[in-house]
Amino acid sequence: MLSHRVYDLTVTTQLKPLQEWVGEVAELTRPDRIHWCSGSEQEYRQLIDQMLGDGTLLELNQQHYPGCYLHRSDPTDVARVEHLTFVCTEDEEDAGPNNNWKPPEEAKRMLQDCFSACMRGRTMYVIPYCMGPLESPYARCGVEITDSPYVVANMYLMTRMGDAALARIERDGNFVKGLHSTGELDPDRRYIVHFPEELTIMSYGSGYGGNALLGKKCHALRIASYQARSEGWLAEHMLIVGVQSPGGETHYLACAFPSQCGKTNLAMLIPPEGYEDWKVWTLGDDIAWMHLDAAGQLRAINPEAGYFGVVPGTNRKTNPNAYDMIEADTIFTNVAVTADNQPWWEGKDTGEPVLDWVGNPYDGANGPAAHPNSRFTVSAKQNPCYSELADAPEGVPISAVVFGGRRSELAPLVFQARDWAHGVLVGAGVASETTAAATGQVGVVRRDPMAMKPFCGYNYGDYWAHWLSFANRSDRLPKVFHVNWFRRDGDGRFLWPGFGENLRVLRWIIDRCAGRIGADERPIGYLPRPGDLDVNGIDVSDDTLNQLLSVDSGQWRDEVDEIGKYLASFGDRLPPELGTEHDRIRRALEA
Ligand code: GTP
Ligand code: SPV
Ligand code: MN
Repeated sequence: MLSHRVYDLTVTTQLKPLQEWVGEVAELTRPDRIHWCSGSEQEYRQLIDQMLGDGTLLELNQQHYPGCYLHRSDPTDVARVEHLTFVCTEDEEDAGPNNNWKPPEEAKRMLQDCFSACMRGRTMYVIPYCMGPLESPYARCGVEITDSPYVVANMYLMTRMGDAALARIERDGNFVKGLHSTGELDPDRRYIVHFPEELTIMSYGSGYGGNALLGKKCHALRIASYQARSEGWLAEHMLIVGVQSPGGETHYLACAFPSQCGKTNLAMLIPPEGYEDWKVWTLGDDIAWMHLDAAGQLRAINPEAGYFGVVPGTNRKTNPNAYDMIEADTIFTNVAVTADNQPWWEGKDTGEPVLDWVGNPYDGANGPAAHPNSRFTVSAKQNPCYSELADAPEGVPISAVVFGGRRSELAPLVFQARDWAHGVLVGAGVASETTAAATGQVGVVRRDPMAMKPFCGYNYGDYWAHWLSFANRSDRLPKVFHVNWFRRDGDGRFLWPGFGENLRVLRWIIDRCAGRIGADERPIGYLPRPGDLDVNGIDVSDDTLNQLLSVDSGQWRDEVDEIGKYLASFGDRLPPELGTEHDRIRRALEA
């Protein structure tokens, strides 16, 4: 028999619905203790010490990496699990063919069973958090209940959490409920479940990233996209970056690329040689919430306050900002270590690994030393290019929306959509090679509309209709573009140098937004004319540039047919306007 523990919650919050929910969860999960997170630095320190004590964290070389720790996750728990992620609406059609679905009651019964007494012997942490600047009308709050101190530490670095968030929740009177337990870490008892109609998330059996840090993908994308549709805004898998040209004018871009396709790198870009008088400011690296203001200008806030970034590939050449940023006060997950206990990963150009990400001696024979989805967690305050406007309650005005994917063939370096409706089709047509950010096969091209395939909390058909509807509400919407940094030559080498040099493409985008430069009008959209893209000083020949900007009509006809079939799979939920737009492009390609 369970001894009956009485949890006193009255001292913690005056907000009845929160008190009651925490009480219910405690009754269900039976923790030994309940800890309400204050969000203080002292609390963070205590958690770190506790995790160092029980081996959840390992101290890294404190001389070179002060305040840095390594977490080795369970080897079966290293990425998001899309096949175990569910959106449970009353009507299956509302979740759409883009989501896994279960009847809400059935999902709850299953989860009740998982969560029953699962926190016995453990501490239950209550994390009030605010997604977005605390004073922003666009910010939304949530409360995550978890039994993982690693989750608390990550939420501390990545969100505005603790007392200040609780004060806002008490003011607002509402919050998204997120219940999380690492459970037994059994891959067969792992479920990431969303009930958008109840603003509730239940996540069991994983301690990793987007599965467990519920403010991020679960709340700020799946639940928020659902709310955004009924409230008239957008919650997107987008970085937000400010590009300041030598004249001093700054344009803000919101860019949607699938997981591990370059958002953090573009958001933190360092201007290359020849662009010393340009400045790039980071607003966000993963998620954007965008609203139309009274004048019809689309404005974006970043709901997050820190980064959960891909480690491999980060070095002084590719991303010096990130490289320096993660030399202090950073939690590393699943990287390798050197003999003197410094973190090591593929693409790091100094040191060599002696232990792999699991902690085994590294001999180079069994795959990479760092896990391909190893991550750093760090506060955005450590980014030297963090924009002063990141805390602005009203957000920043967006000049351009940019879609992109990882395509070794087909998609040119950059093109512009003709108008908003065409832009929505371009977004809906995004496809990309899969990466290690989710479990499953890597390198397979799949459709990933607006980079939201794993994150759209409702039927994609309704989502595209929602996107299209913005044209009825504003005549000054951002221009829409598509980029591809990942096109390869016959030997598999990238044709475009990427990283800092991507600024050259952003420059063209900004010139198009400002109406300063012409373009070549093609069936798929507007492309730079020869000479429009600045390739001075980089090793990109005329021939390579031609390849990068080439559009193969035959291949594109096939692609457009594929997109047509994909869109048709949404049946009568597909907005007719998107079908019309699609027909127009197909006819233009045939002409
Ligand atoms: P998530 O956090 O999973 O959403 O990823 P992300 O979109 O922020 O991707 P990130 O910037 O972390 O980049 C993923 C990988 O792509 C890293 O290994 C980068 O080094 C690499 N990468 C980023 N930008 C470029 C580029 O312009 N060219 C090439 N070739 N690789 C790039
Ligand atoms: C992604 O997969 O897009 C990420 C990492 O940004 S996670 O937080 O795991 O979703
Ligand atoms: Mn992401």
